[in-house]
Parts: sequence; structure tokens; C-alpha cells
Amino acid sequence: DIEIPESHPRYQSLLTRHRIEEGVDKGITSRQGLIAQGRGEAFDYLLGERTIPSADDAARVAAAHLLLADHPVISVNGNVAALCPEEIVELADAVDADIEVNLFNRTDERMRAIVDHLREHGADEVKGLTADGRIPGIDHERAKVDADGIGTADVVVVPLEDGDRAEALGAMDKVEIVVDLNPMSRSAQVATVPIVDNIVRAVPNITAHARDLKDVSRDELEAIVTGFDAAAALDAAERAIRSGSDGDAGDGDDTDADTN
Ligand code: PTJ
Repeated sequence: DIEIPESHPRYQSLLTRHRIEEGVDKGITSRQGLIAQGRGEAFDYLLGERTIPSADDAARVAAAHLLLADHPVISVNGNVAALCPEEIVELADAVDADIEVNLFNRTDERMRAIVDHLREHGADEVKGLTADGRIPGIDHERAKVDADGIGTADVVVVPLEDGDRAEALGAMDKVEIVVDLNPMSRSAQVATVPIVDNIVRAVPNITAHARDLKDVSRDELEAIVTGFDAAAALDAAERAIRSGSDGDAGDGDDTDADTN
């Protein structure tokens, strides 16, 4: 085992990387997951490894969607399972959502390893093994979902999703909440609610917002949801990455003043 001193300036980042390595060793994370992690780290570095204000807003909107949902489902892949299994279980509890394992590179062994891993981290029921539903428009293995899970969900959380599947899920008329550090990725672009943040920060943040919003009326939750502008959130994230600031619109200019 690697010992990382807590005083290291990039302690969290190194810890996260180590979790992905362990995930591969345990047969939870795919080898492609290592590449995905590397890409994510690069964007996170540029964001300053923090939750920018627009991502925090998006997390609150995601929480409102999840509280309003009839049947919310949180989709878990090999990276998410390795990085934040307990946090996923806590979010599912907070918003009364199902957890479903849904893999891009689906194998039976990895499906089972991830289901067991989530159970070890407190999950009761984990969906995904039945695979009696399909996402239309993508090839067989990647299309497999549970009919009583993602198949009939009205709101889905899909962290680190591949672009094709994110598009196909969006085409099924579901509210799609995507967590992706790359605001230019297709998944982020097609999401109803893109959260440009590291999954290890975004998931506990959605849970915290859900707890805050627990006693808020449906009308107020609906106002939070309809007030959200996904394109503006993506623009803010891209600006933050390019400039190293928070990426808030109107920083140093008056673009808000000339909308008429
Ligand atoms: O476990 P599987 O088989 O379902 O495979 C999962 C991966 C992630 C390998 C698969 O979905 C894949 O290939 O994804 P991509 O196309 O590499 O996209 C991953 C996206 O997630 C990229 O845009 C990364 O920037 C982003 N990303 C990587 N790590 C994180 C992240 N976003 C948020 N938090 C992270 N920790």
C-alpha cells in the first residue's frame, strides 16, 4: 500500500488516483477507467481542484430534480464505485433513489464485483444484474439496463458517462444529471443538468443540498429547476478553466446590461 502524507499539496488528488488503481486491482474499474481518470485530473487541476460556484448551483438544481422525481436512479460505473461508494449510498438514501450498476464495458464479473462492493459500503438493493430493459439506439452490451431501474426512471444521475449513452438516455426523455469535469464533453453538453466537478466532491454536495431542500415545497423546488440554464453553467465552467477564476458571467464586463 502507498502511504500519502496528508501534508502533500495534492493529497486529495493522489488519494483519488490510488482509489482508482485499487479499483482496477479488485476488478471493479476497467483499464479504460484509468485513462478517464487521467483526463478528469487534468481538468480538475485547471479548475483548481475545487467546486466552482456554477457547479455548486448545478448540484442544488440536481438535488431539486431528485426530490421532485417519481423514480430517480443513480447509475454507477467502475470509476464511481471505486471513488465514492459510500457517498453514492448516502445520496440514494437522502433522495430515495435506486442504485443501478451500468457499465460501458460490461462484463458479468465486473457487474458482480461492483454490486458486492456497493453492498459492502452499505447499499441494500443494487440493480443492474437483471438487464431486462434496453436503451434504444446503442449497441447491445452498452444498452442493457433494468426495466424497473433506469428503464423506467424519470430522473437519472449518470456520472462520468460516455457521450453516446448520455445522448441515447437523453433521447428517452429522462432528466439527465451528468457529473463530468470536462464541460466540452458530449455528456456534459447533452445533460439536463451538467455538474462540472469531481465526482468525489459533487456527490456529497448534491446530498448536502438535498438535505437542505428536504422541507421545501414542490413549487419552490420547481422554481429552482426551471430557473436553471445549462448552457450558462457550461460556459461558466469553461471560462473558469480557461481563466483560472470562478467563471461568473459579468466578471469585469457588462454583458448582463445589454440583453435588450
Ligand atoms: O466502468 P465502465 O465500463 O462503465 O467505464 C467507465 C468509463 C469512465 C471508463 C467510461 O464511461 C468512459 O470511457 O468514459 P470517458 O468517455 O473516458 O469519459 C469520462 C469523462 O469523465 C471524461 O470527460 C473525464 O474528464 C471525466 N472524469 C474522469 N474522472 C472524473 C471525471 N469527471 C468527474 N469526476 C472524476 N473523478
